[in-house]
Amino acid sequence: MLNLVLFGPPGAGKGTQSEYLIKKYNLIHLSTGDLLRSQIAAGTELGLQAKQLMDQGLLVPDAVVIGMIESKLQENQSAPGFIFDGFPRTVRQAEALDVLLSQYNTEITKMIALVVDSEELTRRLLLRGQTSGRPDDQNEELIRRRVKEYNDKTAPVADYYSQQGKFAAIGGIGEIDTIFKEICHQIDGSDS
Ligand code: B4P
Repeated sequence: MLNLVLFGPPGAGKGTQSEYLIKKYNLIHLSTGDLLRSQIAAGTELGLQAKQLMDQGLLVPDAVVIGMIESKLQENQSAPGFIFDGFPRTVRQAEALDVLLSQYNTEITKMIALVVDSEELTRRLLLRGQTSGRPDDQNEELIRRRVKEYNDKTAPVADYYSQQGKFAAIGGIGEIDTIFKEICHQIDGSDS
């Protein structure tokens, strides 16, 4: 079973690369950002609470996202593997994910980190904000807050996987196809 964590700051290309990876490796895509946005669109209580935090560029509570992932794993027990996109975002989430996966006798295979500088992140997110309608992509101040949340709370997750020998970093600037090939190479040694 192949279980990947796609890691990186907001705008690093996690969602973009996930779309390619799920097709090539036949994985189930679990994006906590997408799951939260569907709760918001459905107008659930969870969505309303998450929206207040997301619109400020802040992380939603660990228990909320861990609960969402737990249900998705339960729903997809016969899946050939998963790509976790935007999760885990804290060490507590990473620890919880290990426990959840062990219940299905599996574990994270590899964590791929996309490395992109903050100037490029800001450029990409502001560009996406022109068409995405995402409130968190609308202004530079909010994007700075998201990057700060990442540096404070999410960056330590890299050490967590590094200690397990599962960490690989890849440059996230350049052609999307080229970056995809490098990720595949890290996963299985292939070049396409
Ligand atoms: P996410 O939905 O995960 O948002 P994101 O970090 O911006 O990543 P995304 O995948 O959308 O962007 P991508 O890098 O692909 O999270 C949103 C919010 O939800 C968080 O701020 C938080 O509040 C909450 N949340 C989510 N998960 C949580 C968790 N686990 N715990 C707590 N809170 C959580 O792409 C960005 C742009 O770059 C795109 O427009 C793309 O076209 C472009 N791009 C990609 N690759 C490129 C390349 N190589 N060159 C040029 N442009 C590129």
